[in-house]
Amino acid sequence: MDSQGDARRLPFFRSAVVGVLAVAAALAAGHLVASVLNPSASPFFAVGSTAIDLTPTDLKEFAVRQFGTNDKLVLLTGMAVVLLVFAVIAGLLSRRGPRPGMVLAVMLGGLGIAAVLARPDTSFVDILAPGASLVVGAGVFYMLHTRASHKDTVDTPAEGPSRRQFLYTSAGVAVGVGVAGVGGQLIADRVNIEDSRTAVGSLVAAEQAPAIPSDADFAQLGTPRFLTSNRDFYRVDTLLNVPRLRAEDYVLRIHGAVDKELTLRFADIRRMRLVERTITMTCVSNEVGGPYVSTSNFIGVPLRDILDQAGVKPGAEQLFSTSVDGWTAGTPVADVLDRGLLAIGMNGEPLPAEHGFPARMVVPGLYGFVSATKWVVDMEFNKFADKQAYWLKRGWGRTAPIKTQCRIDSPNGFATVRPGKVTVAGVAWAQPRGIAKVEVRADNGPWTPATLATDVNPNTWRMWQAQLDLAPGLHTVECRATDKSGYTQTDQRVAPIPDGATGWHSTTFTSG
Ligand SMILES: Nc1nc2c(c(=O)[nH]1)N[C@H]1C(S)=C(S)[C@@H](COP(=O)(O)O)O[C@H]1N2
Ligand SMILES: [Mo]
Repeated sequence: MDSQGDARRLPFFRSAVVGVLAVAAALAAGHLVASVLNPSASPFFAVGSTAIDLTPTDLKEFAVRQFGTNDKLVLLTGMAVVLLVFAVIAGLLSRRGPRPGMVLAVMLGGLGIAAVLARPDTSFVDILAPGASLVVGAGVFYMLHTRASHKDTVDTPAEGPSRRQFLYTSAGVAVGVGVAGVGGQLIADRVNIEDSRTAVGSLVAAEQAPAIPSDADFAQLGTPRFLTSNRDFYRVDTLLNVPRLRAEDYVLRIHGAVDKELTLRFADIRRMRLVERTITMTCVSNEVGGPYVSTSNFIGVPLRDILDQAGVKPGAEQLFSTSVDGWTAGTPVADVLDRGLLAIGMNGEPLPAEHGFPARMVVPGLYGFVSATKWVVDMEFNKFADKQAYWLKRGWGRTAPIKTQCRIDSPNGFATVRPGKVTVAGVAWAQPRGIAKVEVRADNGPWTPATLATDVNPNTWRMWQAQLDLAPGLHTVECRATDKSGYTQTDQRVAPIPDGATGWHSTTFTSG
């Protein structure tokens, strides 16, 4: 039945297994070597991180909108699927001989090396990790291919020794992949951030924030609680794996247009006079009505206290800050000196790893992308023309003060509520101006002022609620906020890019 040519070809399934196991071995080897050198050099993550940096801004926006905080999981899963398909294709292309698969394995290894070299938080020796991937990937491919190619003849039928040998070798490779992968993870975890956080212990500021009044939110009516728990605080960053930066290894360098360069270790910062400030942070990517806004009691040192020691020169316009992973932000010096905080804690605890442990910047009143550098290790003072920050290079704004906004949290869109008096509740923010008024209206009717919750401070959000008398049927309710400068938010809808969305939030629901 088989022609001569087919007889020399590897069976379909076997060739696919060869490809998949070789790629798995390559990834595991790279992961293991990276775990010793630098976890960021793990080829899978390096390729993913580089992909994020190279992704067009529109697509990134789309991903954040569609998948929210799951955007990273979606990317990694997508990459895994692409790799799997790639591995199967490499195997199938190599049914007549190992060369096509070897070429593809080397190309994949080359991609890993390029990605690791492109990372800002890797050094040259780190290419040993993707290098190991390349060698192991090509080597395993060749070995398995050779094993798989031992022909089953009439003397050695399909269930015969050659098939068994291939099975054993494949199983051996699979076990090796598991051991290297898990081992690599264990080694990488030796740099344990939770231990470091525990060692820092709970943080009590010399100057504590005033207690939050119990009537500062309308949580019973559906608004968020005034203080967001550390676990629920929104998270936005470009990272796949959170940096493993321990407090004991932390160094912050302050330089550029200053009279005196400073180098601060975590212990130096902790010894300074700590203050606690209740601040609402907002992400520029937040759509009208979106979830990327949260409030915390941040603990840290006013940046002014630190910068007075360095002496910022009068010509400095921009604080250009860099995180340990190479992400950058450019913040106007005036805002930094006025209200900037070098934060080390949230709600009494050290910063959670994903929110910037050991130290980050927080400047109330500015969107996070121009002010809130997490894992900040470098602060350079210069002019805006000198250096462009990460998102500025990708089409977002240079200055990004937070826009006056409000959001309806209850009723939920498409909910059904009891007719008659309907309670509408939500949150408004306009840091650092503060909220003076929120109004709501149903079905383009007259605006009704909402009842505002107790004001905490102008750098935080403010909850509101209102009662509307609604006949049975479908209703659309809108809200608009007025800040303490007297500005009422525009109904003009604009997209988040380049410097924040505008427009009134609305929600449609049924009463009856
Ligand atoms: N190192 C680093 N810091 C960063 C970012 C980032 O991608 N990398 N994202 C910024 C953005 S866009 C926002 S909105 C805030 C979010 O901070 P959070 O994740 O603690 O809420 O962090 C800022 N700091
Ligand atoms: Mo953001």
